[in-house]
Amino acid sequence: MADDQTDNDGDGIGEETTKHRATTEEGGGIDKSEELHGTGNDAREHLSEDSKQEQLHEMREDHMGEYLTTDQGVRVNHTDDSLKAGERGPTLMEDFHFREKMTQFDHESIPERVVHARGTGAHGYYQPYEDPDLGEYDDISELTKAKFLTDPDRKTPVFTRFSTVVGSRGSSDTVRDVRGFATKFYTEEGNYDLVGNNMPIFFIHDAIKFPDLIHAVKPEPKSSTPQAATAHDTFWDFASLTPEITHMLMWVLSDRALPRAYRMMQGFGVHTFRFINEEGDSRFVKFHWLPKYGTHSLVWDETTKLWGKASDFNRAGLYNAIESGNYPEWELGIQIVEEDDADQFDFDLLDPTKIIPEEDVPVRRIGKLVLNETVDNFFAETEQVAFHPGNVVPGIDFTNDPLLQGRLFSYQDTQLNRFGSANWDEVPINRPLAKRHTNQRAGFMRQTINKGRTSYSPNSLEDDYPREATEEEGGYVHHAEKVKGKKIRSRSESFRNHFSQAKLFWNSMSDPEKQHLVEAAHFELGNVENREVRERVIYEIFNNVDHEFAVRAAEGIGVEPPDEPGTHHPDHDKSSPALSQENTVMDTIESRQIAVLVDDGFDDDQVGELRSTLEEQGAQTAIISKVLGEKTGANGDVLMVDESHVMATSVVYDAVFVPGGSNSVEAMKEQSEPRHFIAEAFKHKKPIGALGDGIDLLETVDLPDTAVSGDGDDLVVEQGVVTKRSGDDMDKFLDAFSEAIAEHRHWERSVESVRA
Ligand code: HDE
Repeated sequence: MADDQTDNDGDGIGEETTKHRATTEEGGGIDKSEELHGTGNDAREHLSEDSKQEQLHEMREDHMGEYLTTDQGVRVNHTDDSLKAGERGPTLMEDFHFREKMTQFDHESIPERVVHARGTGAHGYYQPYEDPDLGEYDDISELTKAKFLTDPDRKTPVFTRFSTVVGSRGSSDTVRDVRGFATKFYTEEGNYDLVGNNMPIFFIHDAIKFPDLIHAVKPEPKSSTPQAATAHDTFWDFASLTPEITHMLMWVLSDRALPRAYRMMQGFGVHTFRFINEEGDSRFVKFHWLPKYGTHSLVWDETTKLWGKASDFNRAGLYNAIESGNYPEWELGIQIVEEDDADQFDFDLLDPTKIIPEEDVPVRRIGKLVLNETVDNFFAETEQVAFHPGNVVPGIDFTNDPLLQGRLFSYQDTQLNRFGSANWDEVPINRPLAKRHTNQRAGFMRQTINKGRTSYSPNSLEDDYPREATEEEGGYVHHAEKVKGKKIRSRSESFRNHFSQAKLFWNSMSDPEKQHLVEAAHFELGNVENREVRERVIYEIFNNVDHEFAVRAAEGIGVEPPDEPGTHHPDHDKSSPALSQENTVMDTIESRQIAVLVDDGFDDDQVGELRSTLEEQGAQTAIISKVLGEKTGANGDVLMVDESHVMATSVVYDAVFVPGGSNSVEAMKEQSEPRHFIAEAFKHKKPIGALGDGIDLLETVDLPDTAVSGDGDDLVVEQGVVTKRSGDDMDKFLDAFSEAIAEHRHWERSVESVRA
């Protein structure tokens, strides 16, 4: 037996099989019947889209119609006063209800995640496409044996959590930051976690630098400021001394760091992973999530206003979209690289600061993720969900990316801090749907009651159950990659190119996107007090990306612009159109929020038709007026106001519409809020629509460079402002307005002089 357990060649594979066989044959009295132990996937239960909900259902509790009880189930008859010795006397020790209630309360917070503390999540499913566009592969099972990725008849239940990285649990949603995009697939073969971000690369090469990075970006240790922000000395000090960060800085300064909604953002697995097929062939794979609503961002001025006016903007947005039936959806994309082709790139596939440009290796869409169910209890589900990139199933394996390798340790470890127990995997949201039989059966808060006498392997007393599974039986076997090398603390030369892809990113941006990067640099570095740090960022980092960028950034922060490009400046003009958000617009207005500004006397027909048409296309409209209550149209239609002026703010809407109706428009001209609303929406480059007299309200707002049709009945569409004086042919107006909304922002607008 001892011999059987020795790992002779270091790969840990053959010996395990030998041990299993030896135990089986020599253990005596072993039952080999297939009823007792699964013989592979065929024997596994077939799970459905609803399986996770069914499992969770057993743990759900509904208090409707029930009595209040203690934790022990004793009915409580009075919960508003503690038990006292006399009405004005001291509270008694024997008040078990008080003690229990207070103890629960005292212990109801758990440590927040050290990063990604602020987030929100939802349930849904993943389903592979019937006929994925796989190029040279007809069938995805040629690439991976992971069943949940290959069988189009399977809908695998998932739970996805989105997050910001830096801020604490109560911080604002719309800060400049990377967003987490973590999905737990409850597959028949065990849980698979794809723990990604909304940017395809990372700040550092090696996990050992993660504590340094996070210490630099978190609030400074002496002042504990600023919260949820990179705009301070320690982050930029670290950045200026860490050139590998450069490419990621470009992403973080770009609009990608300000997503309009979680449902409108891409996701990426970041690292290069492996796909393993039935034959054991390995290929490299990068994962992408592609949102069906397009990839859209907020503008900086909006984000800062949202911090105060709607700090739960992204959290509420996900919740509302699902509750209103606009189920967020993403396609799963993969980029495949054959092992033999790994050297064809001018960067190392193991380097997590690099993308594989989509123009070089196309993204193939292999299935879709749909989020269609909000949680019942935020703490039990969203707060307690625990992801781990090391949760893989057969068909998916790791590479030696040093960032990924370190993560494989950190996530398991951090859950011990959050849960105070290794049994966090028993919490309902973390439980796999696949059957689970381990020999670990104790620890704080153990829930499962394991039967039997043995909890070790090998054993002969219980026929060696739970038994190891061979590869054919679905046992996970690590890819037997040949590894050779000296023990060394060092960085591979192939990781040294820090600037080339940062330049690719800059080159790929449209003019407005470039301008946003420059303005972001002005804000970020403007908040850095230390002049040397600011200079180092300009000279050592930005000037080695692009000279023009460095000069424009320097001009806004009181740093002498560099005369010529930096010595490491990459001299190429390559670009990747897929990186620009100008190219991520989708032709849909589904789930967009449209504000309708009215007062008594509004044009009922226009409002009615606009609402029904846009809502049919999946958008949502809200009636905004001076005060809450009812508003009556010119023809007597009565509408309930959704938001009054003190509640409403343009920054939570995607577009604004002003209907005709002279009384309504005249009343709004007297109020400052509607005009501010329009000016602000204009400044944020949002579509604006007006019909008939509604145009007069637009004309009282100083909208530069914009043709607001004063005369004539024709439809005028100018820089996303859609107007039509005459009320006939509404369809024409609605088509144009809808198109302008799908566009999301109208970057061609000049807004320098707009005050809002
Ligand atoms: Fe994480 N990360 N991370 N990270 N990460 C955590 O795990 C860590 C990295 C990501 O919604 C922590 O459970 C290290 C890259 C997401 O619950 C922790 C390194 C990517 C989430 C941790 C990284 C991510 C986390 C904190 C460098 C994108 C939120 C709480 C080697 C591919 C998951 C927790 C959720 C959370 C460690 C870098 C994504 C401490 C050491 C790269 C989406 O374990």
